[in-house]
Amino acid sequence: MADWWKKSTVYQIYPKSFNDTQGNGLGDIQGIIEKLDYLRKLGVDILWLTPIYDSPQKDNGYDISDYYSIYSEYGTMADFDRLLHEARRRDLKIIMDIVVNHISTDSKWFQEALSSKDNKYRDYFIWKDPVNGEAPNNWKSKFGGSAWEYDEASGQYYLHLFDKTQADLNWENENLREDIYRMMNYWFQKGVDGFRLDVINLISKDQSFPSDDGSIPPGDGRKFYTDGPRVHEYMQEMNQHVFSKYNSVTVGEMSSTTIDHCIKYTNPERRELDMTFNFHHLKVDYPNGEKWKLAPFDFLELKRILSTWQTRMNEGGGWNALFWCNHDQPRVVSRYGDDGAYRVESAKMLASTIHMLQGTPYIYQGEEFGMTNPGFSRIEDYRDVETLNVYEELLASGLTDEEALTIIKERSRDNSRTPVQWDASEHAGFTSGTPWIFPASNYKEINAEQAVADENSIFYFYKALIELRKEYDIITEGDFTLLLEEDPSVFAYVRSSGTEKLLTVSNFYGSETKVSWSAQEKERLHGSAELLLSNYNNSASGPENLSLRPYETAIYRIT
Ligand code: TEU
Repeated sequence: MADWWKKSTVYQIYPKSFNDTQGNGLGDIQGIIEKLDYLRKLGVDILWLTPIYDSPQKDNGYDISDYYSIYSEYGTMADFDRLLHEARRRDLKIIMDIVVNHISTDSKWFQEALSSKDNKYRDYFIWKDPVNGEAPNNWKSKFGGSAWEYDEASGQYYLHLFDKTQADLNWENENLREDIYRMMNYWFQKGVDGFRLDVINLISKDQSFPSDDGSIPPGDGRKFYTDGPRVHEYMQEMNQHVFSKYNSVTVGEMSSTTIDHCIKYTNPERRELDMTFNFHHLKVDYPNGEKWKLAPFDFLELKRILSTWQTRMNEGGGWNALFWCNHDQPRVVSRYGDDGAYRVESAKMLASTIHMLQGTPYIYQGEEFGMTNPGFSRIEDYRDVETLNVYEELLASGLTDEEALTIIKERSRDNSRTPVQWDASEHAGFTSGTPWIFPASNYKEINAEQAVADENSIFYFYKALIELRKEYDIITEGDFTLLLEEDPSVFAYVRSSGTEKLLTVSNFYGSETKVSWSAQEKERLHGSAELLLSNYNNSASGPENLSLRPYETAIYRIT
């Protein structure tokens, strides 16, 4: 069936923190196999594994050193084959995370490239001579410092948009591209069902490598290195050489991009990708677009962004990946909800808000039972390369240790990388050894075992949302209209398909609020309303005279 993934829900697994069966403090493939029945119970359809390939783990696997082997601490290729088999037995599909913008400097390709300027792999990377004895331009790495690393032996710099151990690949080189497509076909022929493509909109660079002149305003969505001149050509070539040969699903990660490009990436007539992650809605708490500064999230801007992406992608024939959380983002219940008294209500509210939109929803491990940020207050508790680099930069900028840690506590990617809290036993049931990163201290109260035992838990609310998506075509096909656009607390939208409507109304804050529909909105919502799902047991009143309790959400079907 074409577009089978439009009614699917994806569950993201960060293997390193998922489930350790070897006692070495790291999650592993056998640990995933042992939780497949739990995931089947939740009702998800597709599992997205973040990179499990061989890697020196400088960026937790996003620095791949061998595309054809499994990182030994996670297990063997035989373990992976068993995972594929066990997942398929449970009608679970598997998509792999693939990183083809860059590769580890430990890789054979890079080591060959270092050996001589004439080596065939030299041109698999982006080498430039110094300019006036300095780096070729002013590009900055996403992880801090220059994006250029000097190689003494050859007297040249190589480009790395991320860590210096993650060398950017030169996609202008046709042999490189063919090697990448060959590798992708290998994994499809092993039986995977698709790919999440890491920072895929960065692979084409402006070959003049102009310095960043700062002309792109903060919050614009673009960066100097995004959506380069040949990126769509490469996507179409990749689709033709790989994806088009399989009943696959592909999602491109676009940390900075624009709606126009995402329509191009995902409009099926262009044969590029099936859907894209964009992050505009996860930057409304970045003052002036700056991640490492704190500010309350801008709720009206959040509503504007989500509704704009809904209407423009729908009009353009594009398709969104819908998500709040992933391994790079803080836990959404701590970020946009309340991880204290109203943790359960706000986690459910955030879930319904995103799951009733048009797109394919993604659940990040532990989100399904409301895992929170760990609140680490010592730099020794952090592991993430981005976090550790930024900590040094914040201190160097004059902040005190406490000021720097206050920011890191909210922004660090480690917020989502603490071990999954399976139960109340030591280390949250994640490992019998010493975990590579410690669990949040609340694991005795917040864990999967407790959630599965409680019919009113967040777990069963997600399960119900997943089932609604399968039952009602309006969720995948209906048009989107934002309501109460200027309301400072309520996010309300209606999906429409013929005379059928689906209203989702959510109070994003901890105080009761009265909903005041305009005359036009009352007219739009006229009809017989059935309450499909709410996060309060004594269900809300009908949509006409709605007063929403703290973090209350309700989904109505109106016919
Ligand atoms: O992340 C893309 C990226 O730009 C990240 O810097 C992300 O936007 C940022 O951390 C959010 O604050 C991808 C992977 O998801 C990330 O884990 C990798 O570190 C990065 O690419 C490099 O491969």
